[in-house]
Amino acid sequence: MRKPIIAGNWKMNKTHQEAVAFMEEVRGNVPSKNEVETVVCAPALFLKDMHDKAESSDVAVGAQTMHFEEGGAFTGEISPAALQDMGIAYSIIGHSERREMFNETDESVNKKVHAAFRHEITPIMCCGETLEERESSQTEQVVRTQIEKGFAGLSAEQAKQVVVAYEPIWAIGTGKSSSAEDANETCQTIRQVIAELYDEQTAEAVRIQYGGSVKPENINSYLAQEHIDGALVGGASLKTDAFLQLAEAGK
Ligand code: G2H
Repeated sequence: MRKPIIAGNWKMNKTHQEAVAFMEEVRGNVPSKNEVETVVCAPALFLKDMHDKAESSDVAVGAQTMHFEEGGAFTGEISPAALQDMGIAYSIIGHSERREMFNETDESVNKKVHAAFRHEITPIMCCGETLEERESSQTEQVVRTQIEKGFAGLSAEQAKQVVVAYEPIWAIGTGKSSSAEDANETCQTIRQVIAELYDEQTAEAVRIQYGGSVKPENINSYLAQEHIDGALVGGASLKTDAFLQLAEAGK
């Protein structure tokens, strides 16, 4: 049985004060982490104070990206060691916005996934196709390549711990969500690719989130699908009441 994981992706939103106030409001109200993992992936600047505010509650804090190197001349970047030192146990890796705007590739995503494991950080590894790729029936091939390259060199034990976020790019922040059935079909393909790379048992253990215009009104239809084990939520994760409803839906 895979434990659902609901993660907010705040992107470049909120101030420090708003971020800490958010944690204060949600920390006592999220469902038990024994039932559902709840994570808020926030701008790096706020992570430490949000983490402190969460204390030992059931909501965790995650980064939205990190570098794969241990340290060095990488102006503006965040090292995995620094995240680990602050107690940050999750990071989104390879979000489509980072692939599109910050030149992330399947190769850098793979290096980051390895770096995450070196620092006890659970990678939330994103994949997904563009509208053009979908319309030319390339969805399966695109996600297959992203998974094969993203998982390269991982042991089966590590593979089981990766959280895959399937986000069709055309459904991100557009209000156009993929139908739950279509999303499930692609998530099934992702699981199949992992089974081919490893084995059935490993594939069955991997949690796959759907992301792209998820909100309290539609999350249940996704979570009802066999191969969808959670959601990565952008816009709708910014308000405490909606975030709590999304977390509750994961139970
Ligand atoms: C997709 C998603 C969160 P939104 O990027 O990763 O954003 O829910 O706003 O479509």
